[in-house]
Amino acid sequence: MKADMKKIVVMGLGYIGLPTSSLLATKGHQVFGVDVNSQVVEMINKGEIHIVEPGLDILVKSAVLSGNLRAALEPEEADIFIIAVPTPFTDDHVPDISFIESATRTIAPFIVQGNLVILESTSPVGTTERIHTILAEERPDLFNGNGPKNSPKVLIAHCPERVLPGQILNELVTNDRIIGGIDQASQKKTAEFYRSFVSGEVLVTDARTAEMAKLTENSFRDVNIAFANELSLICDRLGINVWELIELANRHPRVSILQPGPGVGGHCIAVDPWFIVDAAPEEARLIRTAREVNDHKPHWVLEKVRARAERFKSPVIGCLGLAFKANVDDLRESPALEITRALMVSGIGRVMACEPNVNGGFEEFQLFDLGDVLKEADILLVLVDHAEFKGIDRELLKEKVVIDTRGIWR
Ligand code: SAJ
Repeated sequence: MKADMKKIVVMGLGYIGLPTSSLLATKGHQVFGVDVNSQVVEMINKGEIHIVEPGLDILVKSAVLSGNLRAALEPEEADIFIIAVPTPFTDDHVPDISFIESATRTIAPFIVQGNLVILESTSPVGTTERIHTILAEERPDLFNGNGPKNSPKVLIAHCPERVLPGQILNELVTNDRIIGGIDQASQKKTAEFYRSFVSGEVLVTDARTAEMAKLTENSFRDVNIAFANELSLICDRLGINVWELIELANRHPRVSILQPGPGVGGHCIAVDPWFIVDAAPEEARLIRTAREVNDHKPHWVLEKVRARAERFKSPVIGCLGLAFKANVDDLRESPALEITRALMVSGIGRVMACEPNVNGGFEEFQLFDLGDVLKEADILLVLVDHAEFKGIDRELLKEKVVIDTRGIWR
């Protein structure tokens, strides 16, 4: 290992941890990836991957072959510890940081003086301070004086991940990064580390501002998608084509409306705004309403199908797409999947689901080829704007009732 190369432990080998680990390993760092799932650990050590992301298979394979990436169930001593575990929420939309707390406790025995602990997981405001407190409890020897705020001998910072699924490998390098240190020394050392492999700008602030910046970015998008979704409901009532409307309104130099859809999915935008609502429930009125507007859209789509199906005795409904967005296999928080499942039990008709990026695996239904769906369906419900659907010959749609929630055939 060259002198400026580090030993890095990455806690969590999912959509963020795995690409980050393999990127760092191919840069020459010695990376030790840790995951609680033994199957994931086994696969990665064989150079295989458990998630779909363009280019990731090749990167992981070369990282493992180089000997610089190893996976295991338990951490080891290292120079840098990166935490990239999930931050879900409970049924009441309260953030659950237990995976972060547990990862912190797991690495605590392996930390030595001068180590850097970086939180990459999207986190509610105050989580980096919580890591600080846990480490002070578990390892008082790493902290001078009595209180956890007293000049720690370990460096702690938040550097929120900002990559877009589907473009992770590119954005890991090119995106600007925000570093929120618990003190100046943590800020400086973390910024130096990211500058060594990021081509975007590295901007420093305090930990709470960095946490809030990440939540703000995703809430901004959620609010703007909610605006588009609300417009789609209004336009439907008024008999206006919302896609044409948005295209025209966006010709104004200061207007840039996003696209309506069947709702907002994924593990980020449909989740993170709730962390702000939880922290400031009285103030976060617009952010909460946007979440509600977006969460309501799948119900509206279901009712639309019900209304359009009335003229059929026993209609066949073709659901095109189950993923949370175009050209990915990710089904987390997917409104398309929610709508399809609701249709299956609605009694409206027979449902044929088609998802070209997934090979079955659903207990309650089977997947159909696009050709069969196009042949048999009376109603075609577009839920995801996958490339496969965009290219469909319009002649095949002529006799069908089409409900296009993504506007691909407008
Ligand atoms: N969507 C619409 N209309 C649009 C844009 C998106 O309905 O105009 C829907 C999508 O179909 C999807 C959902 O919103 O269901 C979210 O998709 P997305 O592509 O907007 O975002 P994600 O969840 O894949 O990734 C986001 C990104 N955040 C921002 O763009 C501000 C990414 O940069 C973050 O790193 C990621 O969340 C994260 O991990 O937090």
